[in-house]
Amino acid sequence: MIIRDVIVTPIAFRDPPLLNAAGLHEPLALRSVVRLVVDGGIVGLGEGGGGQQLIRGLEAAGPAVVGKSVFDLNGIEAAINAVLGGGDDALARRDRRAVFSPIEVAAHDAQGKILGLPVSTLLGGAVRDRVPYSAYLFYKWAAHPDPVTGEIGEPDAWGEAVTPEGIVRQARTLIDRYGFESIKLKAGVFPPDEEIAAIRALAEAFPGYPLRIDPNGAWSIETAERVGRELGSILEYFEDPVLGLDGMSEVRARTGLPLATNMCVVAFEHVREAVEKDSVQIILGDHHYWGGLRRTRELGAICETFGIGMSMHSNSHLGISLAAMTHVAAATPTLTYACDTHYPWNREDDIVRPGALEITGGAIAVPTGPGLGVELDEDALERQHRVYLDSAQRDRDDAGYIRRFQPAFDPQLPRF
Ligand code: GKR
Ligand code: MG
Repeated sequence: MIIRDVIVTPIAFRDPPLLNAAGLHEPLALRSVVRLVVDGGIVGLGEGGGGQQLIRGLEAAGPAVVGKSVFDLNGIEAAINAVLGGGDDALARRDRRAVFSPIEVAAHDAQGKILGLPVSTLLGGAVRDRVPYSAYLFYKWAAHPDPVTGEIGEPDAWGEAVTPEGIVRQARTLIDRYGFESIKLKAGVFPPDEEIAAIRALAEAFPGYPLRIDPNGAWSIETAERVGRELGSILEYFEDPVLGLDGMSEVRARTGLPLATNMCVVAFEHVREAVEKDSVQIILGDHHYWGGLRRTRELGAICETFGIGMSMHSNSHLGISLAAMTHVAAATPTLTYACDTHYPWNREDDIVRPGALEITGGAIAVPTGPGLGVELDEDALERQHRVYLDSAQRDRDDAGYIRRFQPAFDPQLPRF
């Protein structure tokens, strides 16, 4: 079963004005779709990040894997690494793994289609038939500002969320719609006391719900210590309160809270130091940069070895990624926390046919059909590719976007 062609399609899709420590989400989010065309007309699907570096990497990787067996994942990875070259440090390796990932996912999808087996079975078998996700809350402007005047007009369907009341309202919408049973707040946007008040308001409105707060390293150690002490036992875990393994280790020592990260442990090469320094108690895996589904499963085994918990990171994404996340989460016993997903924010522009991945009761039933269990909507893919081509956007720039409306915005962290 030989790979005969690799088709890389950059896409763009609508994204609401979500705030984070880096700035503001632009009106379009970028991703890439990979199609591996294998003997017998089988097409495997993969989804990766957007951005020019990744697209260039995927385009370079494609010809290197043509002619390989779709079952030879090690050979495919070696061929990609050889063609990409680059350094040997953790971040260079992470960048190569980000190129390998959507191809590896597409290879798994093709393998599953050939064998008539779901991807979770190829990964060792689903240990859960439903994968829980968390309600991922964002501070949010009412709508994207007019690009010329900067005026914010009529609110979009989500409305504004810049106060504790607005955040509770947003949580209510997401929970009513999807039945989520745990909540994450993207923080690092407003002064910490306002964000503490938002978490308290959520705790009151949704008693017993596990709550997480993630300021993406926007706080100093002192601020993180104070927030940690004030919120303490309300939190399920405290995600990236500060930057770096040393800072995280200090916050852990001062607060005793379980710290989670998708920022300071983003490659296997970081795990050893994190363990030695007791910097993190939960790693948010993400197959998009840990090197695909098998590597994420391997990360689960490493976490188990060191008694580290595992959750899952998300970025703006569509349904191929959601399917891949669901299969790997189902097949990773250590991944016991509800996964993050941005999907509710972006699903209207999905490029897979509806129906296969519904979030109900806060969870997604693991698809049982062959491969990832999702079907590409070719027209939708073409539509979102056209959106990409027609836009000038080629890389994500949250800071540049917010500066158009708030010229004094300084992305330097820590901010508070
Ligand atoms: O989409 O604004 C966002 C998030 O802040 C994202 O970029 C982060 O990578 O969700 C992520 C996180 O958990 O840090
Ligand atoms: Mg995070």
